[in-house]
Amino acid sequence: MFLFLPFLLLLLCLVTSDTVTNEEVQKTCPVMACIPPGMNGFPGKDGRDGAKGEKGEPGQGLRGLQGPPGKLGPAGPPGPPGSKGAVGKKGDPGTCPECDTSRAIFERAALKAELESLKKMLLFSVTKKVGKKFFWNSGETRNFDSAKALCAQFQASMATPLNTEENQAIRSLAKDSAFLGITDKENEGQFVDMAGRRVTYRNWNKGEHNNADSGEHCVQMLLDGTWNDVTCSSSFLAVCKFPA
Ligand SMILES: [Ca+2]
Ligand SMILES: [Ca+2]
Repeated sequence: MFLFLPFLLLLLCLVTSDTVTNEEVQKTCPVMACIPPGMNGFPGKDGRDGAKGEKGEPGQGLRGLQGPPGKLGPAGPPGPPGSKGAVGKKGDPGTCPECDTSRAIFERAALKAELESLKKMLLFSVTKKVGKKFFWNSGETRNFDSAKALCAQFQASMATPLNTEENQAIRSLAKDSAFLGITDKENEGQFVDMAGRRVTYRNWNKGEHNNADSGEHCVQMLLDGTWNDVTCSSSFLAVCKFPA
């Protein structure tokens, strides 16, 4: 475009040179005043791309559609037990021809009476009752430790007379010499019962207790009911005491 304008002015001067000389032209008319303004040229080529701009703010897109439901998760722990329900109504009595309760009750009562009768017979025949105690004679001889174990086997203890009445009951029950539940094993001359309590009732035979040969730590009831200290390895009847 810029080249086109001088070319146009040169062409105009050449056209007018046929009638006017160059000097005349210079005297009468300045070049620019005589030349009419040229026309706008064609648009130029596009320029180069500019520098890359800064990153814009993130846009806000539209909310997507709700996806399908996920897979079923694992079972949770069992919950706490529920509260106790209300008590239901009492049911109707059932029928059971084989279950004649009245007959069973009658038979049980008869057996119980028979058992009580046998128990009394047995107690009167082999035991002596004094107050709230029963004394029982095993009928066979054994040493002290064996007699003690026999009584313990029946949840009983070896008989220890606490007064004249109990001493006489044991004497009448045992037809021979019997061990009493008395010993001075722990402290010589200090006689105690099977619970370790010092005995207060005593019925020693004359000259006893003598701890003969320094080895008599158990007590024998003689046939007359008096006591004698003897060796624990001796063998006499065992008499046990039961609560009535
Ligand atoms: Ca002794
Ligand atoms: Ca003695």
